[in-house]
Parts: sequence; structure tokens; C-alpha cells
Amino acid sequence: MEVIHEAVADTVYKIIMIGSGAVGKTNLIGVGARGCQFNDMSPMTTNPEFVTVKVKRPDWKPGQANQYITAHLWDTAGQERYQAISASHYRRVNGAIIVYDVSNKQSFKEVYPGLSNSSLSWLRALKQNSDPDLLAAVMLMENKADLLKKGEPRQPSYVQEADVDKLLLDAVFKDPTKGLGWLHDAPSADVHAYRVANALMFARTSAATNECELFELNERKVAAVNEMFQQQSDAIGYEKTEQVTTVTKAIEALVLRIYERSKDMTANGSKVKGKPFKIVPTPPPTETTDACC
Ligand SMILES: Nc1nc2c(ncn2[C@@H]2O[C@H](COP(=O)(O)OP(=O)(O)OP(=O)(O)O)[C@@H](O)[C@H]2O)c(=O)[nH]1
Ligand SMILES: [Mg+2]
Repeated sequence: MEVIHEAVADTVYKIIMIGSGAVGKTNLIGVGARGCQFNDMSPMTTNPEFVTVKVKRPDWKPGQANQYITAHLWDTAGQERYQAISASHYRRVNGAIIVYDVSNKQSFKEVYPGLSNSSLSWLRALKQNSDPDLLAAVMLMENKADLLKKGEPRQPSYVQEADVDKLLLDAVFKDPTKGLGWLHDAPSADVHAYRVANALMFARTSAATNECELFELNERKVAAVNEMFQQQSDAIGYEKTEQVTTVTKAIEALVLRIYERSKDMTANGSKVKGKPFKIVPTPPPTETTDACC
């Protein structure tokens, strides 16, 4: 097992941050990964560039090498004329953060406008251009949460919570291109487990204040849902991860998710579309032909 951990820890994961222009990608990376101050006059990005993120391995023990997991987090241009988002940009991507601006509905629509092929969709672009054997985790980020007034309903011009919930569940239940769980294809018997394992992580962030709330379909929920799925598919719900309160921690959570899933893949000797991460498989039905004991 140790050999597996060492091998995985040697890898540098590639994570891209994508999303429409002026949603706050550069500020999120500045505040969350570079330790910079928020910049309310930040220039638009014209060339993709990365910052190195290091996260302590949760399974590291004193005396072992590779205490840290390393990831390159790529900032990209949101403005269409600078995008040059080609297939090469998504090559060897292990994780992605898709950002929209809560005060800009159009930026949210461009995350996943539906099944039509005509308009911009960051989710679809990610799925079509990345390698499903490598892409292990995706986080949706609702940025500029500082513009929301706590305890009050959102302004009608802002992205509404019900629309976000719908997108998150659509991503679990509908493939933007095929109609199955969207990150990886799976045999029909396993499809529910795959869908849940490949659900988007969801972070509500403010680069301005370096605050974050993170929501995930977690292991406990998944196990319960698996048992109940036949009768009650709508029992799925996102739960808040209390330990994550800053943008920095949200980025770390994504790196850790990628690491855990990749380790799982390696441990199984299969690719990421093998066993879904952290889902306890339902035991096969017991043979009824053998009545003995
Ligand atoms: N209120 C508020 N404003 C923000 C936040 N994050 C970014 N902004 C502002 O939004 C504008 C765009 O921010 P950027 O970080 O440059 O956005 P970007 O997504 O990198 O934009 P492109 O590089 O053009 O794709 C700037 O004026 C920021 O100050 C936030 O969390 N809250
Ligand atoms: Mg930028």
C-alpha cells in the first residue's frame, strides 16, 4: 500500500479554473492560493497561468517522503476573445473549478444552459475535452456571495437558489450530452452510484472576504441514498462541510478529493471510471438455490 501512496503523491495534479469573464477567477486564485489581497480593479486575464498549491497528505506518516500533495491551479481567460480554450487546454486535467457570479445570471447560464449545443457551456466543454480517465473531481463555485444580504431573499436579478439546486441535481442525474451520470459513463447497474460519486462539489464563495461555504454529497448520505434509491431518488441532498470556511480551504478540499479518488483508482488497479470513490457497494443478492445453512 505504501508504494501506491508514494506513487500517487509524486503526481502533480492539474486543476483548471474556468467560467465566464469577470466572475472573479483571478481574485479567487489570488486570495485563495497566492495569499494576495482582494483586488477590485483586477485586469482581465489574457493568458492562462498557474499557481502551485500544496496540501498535506492526510495519510502521511512521519518518516515517509512526499508529505504534500502538489497541484497546479490554472487561471484562465473568461472573455471569449481571449479564451483560445481549445482541447489542449483541458488536456490531462484532474480537476476543475467552474465559477459563476451570483449577481450575473448570464454567467450562471453559461455554466450549463441545457442540452442545446448552440450556446456556451463550461460543463459541456469540460466533459467533451477532458480525459474521463483522469478527471476526478469538479467544483461549482458561486462567487461574490458578499453581495447577498444574509437572511433576506435574493434580488430577482441574481441567480436563484432553486436554479442552482436544479443544476446540481441535473449534473447528478443527466449527462449534458448523453443523459447518464455526467462525469463518467457507467454500466446501467452501477449508474446511480457513479452519478452520486461524480456529483459536483458546490462552494459559495467571496474572493472579497475570503469566505466560503462548501456543500457535498457525502459518504453517509450516499450510503443512505443507495439503500433507498429504488423508492426514493429525491432523498439526495447536499450537506454543508463545516470545516471549510475559506476559499483556500475549498481549493484544498478539491485537491484532497482528487487525491483520494486517484488513490482509489490506483488501489483498484483501474481507471477513474472503475469503482466510484467511497461508495460501499451493495452486497450481491444471496444465492437462493443453496438452502443449506
Ligand atoms: N463583490 C465582489 N467582487 C468581486 C469578487 N471577486 C471578484 N470581484 C470583482 O469582479 C471583477 C472581476 O474579477 P476577476 O477576478 O478579474 O474576474 P475573472 O473571472 O478573472 O475575469 P477574466 O479574467 O476576464 O475572465 C473585479 O472588479 C473584481 O474586483 C467577490 O467575491 N466579490
Ligand atoms: Mg482573470
